[in-house]
Amino acid sequence: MERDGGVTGTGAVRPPSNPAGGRSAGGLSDAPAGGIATVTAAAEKPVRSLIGCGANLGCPREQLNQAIDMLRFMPGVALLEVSQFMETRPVGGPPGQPAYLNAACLIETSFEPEELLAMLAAIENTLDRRREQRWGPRSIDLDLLLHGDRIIENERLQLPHPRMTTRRFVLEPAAEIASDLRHPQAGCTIGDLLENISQRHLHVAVVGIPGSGCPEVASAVADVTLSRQLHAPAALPIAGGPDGTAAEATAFWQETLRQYAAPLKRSGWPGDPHGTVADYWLETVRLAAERCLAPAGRREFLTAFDRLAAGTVPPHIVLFLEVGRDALRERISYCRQPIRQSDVFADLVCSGLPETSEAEALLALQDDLKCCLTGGSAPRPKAVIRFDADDLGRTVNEAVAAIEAIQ
Ligand code: A4P
Ligand code: MG
Repeated sequence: MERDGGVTGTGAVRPPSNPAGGRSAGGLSDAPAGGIATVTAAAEKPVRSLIGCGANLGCPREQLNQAIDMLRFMPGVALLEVSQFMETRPVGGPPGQPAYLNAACLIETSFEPEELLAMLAAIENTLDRRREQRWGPRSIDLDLLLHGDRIIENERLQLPHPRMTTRRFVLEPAAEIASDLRHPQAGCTIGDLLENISQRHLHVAVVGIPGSGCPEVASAVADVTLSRQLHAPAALPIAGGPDGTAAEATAFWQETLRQYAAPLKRSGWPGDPHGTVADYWLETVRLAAERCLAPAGRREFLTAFDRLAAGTVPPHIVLFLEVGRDALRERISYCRQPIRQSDVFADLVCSGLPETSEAEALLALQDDLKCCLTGGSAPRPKAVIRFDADDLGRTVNEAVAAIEAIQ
């Protein structure tokens, strides 16, 4: 990534009309196309918000400066810091796009995040932003990366920004001005996130239930990044494993765990710069076993798990593939056909359960995984990106873009 002069850190700049830094204003009408929305109602305590800026059409430097000036003089917004501008290679989208100029701004505001998003869209519209193609070239793009510790997930707004944790073009400028700002889901700072993707040998895990497409996506990501590939050493049993006593079930799950942990051992882990892409995560084995074992066996298994897991290398980045019920059922039916045309979804081995029960057992495991990766309090990998895995072609493209964004 090339750095260039651009705007240097501006220090605390506050709009003259709003010396209190965000107390004067509140709500906002819907952003009109081509103009800044109007401020209307009262609002809450000011919070710090991080905004990612990018442009690769027209005069990117001029558009970034104009967008930053609009933020600087926006009533109800105090512009605290602006990063340098950095020239970056386009990630994702159509081939042949011009290079981007990226930057980050730290502001303080009392606006609700939805209001702020509408203000950012209004600034984009003023600067002639066209939305013809996802990830297509643009005169300006303003993304709301963080808004205090708010976590929001709806159709219009996702907070923190869902793709920021692997994007160097976001994290480098952001770390320059707000290295200590915390990411509420990752449980670490922006500086930590940048360090996380800057490891010499990155460990990426593509995680999901059997049938979500992990082997296919992992293989595509490994090919593009020339990484070493690690495959799950055995099919993940989802119906409890072979019949037998409780003790046999515990022994079976411990053996499965041992097989899964062996390739991830710290001793012998490579240090070359190409990285490792695994199509599984050790925690998936723990969650599956916990669903299948009785309490005594579960305790014994968890003791073995803690011991073995401590000697393994956890992933720096998790690409979590989430599949919908209908797509999963279709894949299960496909895998049960006597003659298959390809070995795609080969990790879906027949459990002996009826199709519907197998789908429900897998979806229950997927819920556990989701809880572990996106909520909850357990330590989780710093960078987790979720993908809708119903359309495998799209998932592959997006997963590859997420990993390419690290460079
Ligand atoms: N949206 C949801 N959450 C947010 C949020 N936290 N911040 C919605 C901003 N917008 C959010 O955005 C599409 C929709 O996302 C909006 O309707 C909004 O309600 P958009 O700006 O209209 O379109 P987009 O930017 O093409 O889509 P997207 O998915 O936001 O793309 P990204 O993730 O912003 O990536 N390569 C380099 N080197 N530098 C870049 O800056 N940017 C992108 C765009 C791709 N490659 C890049 C760069
Ligand atoms: Mg955007």
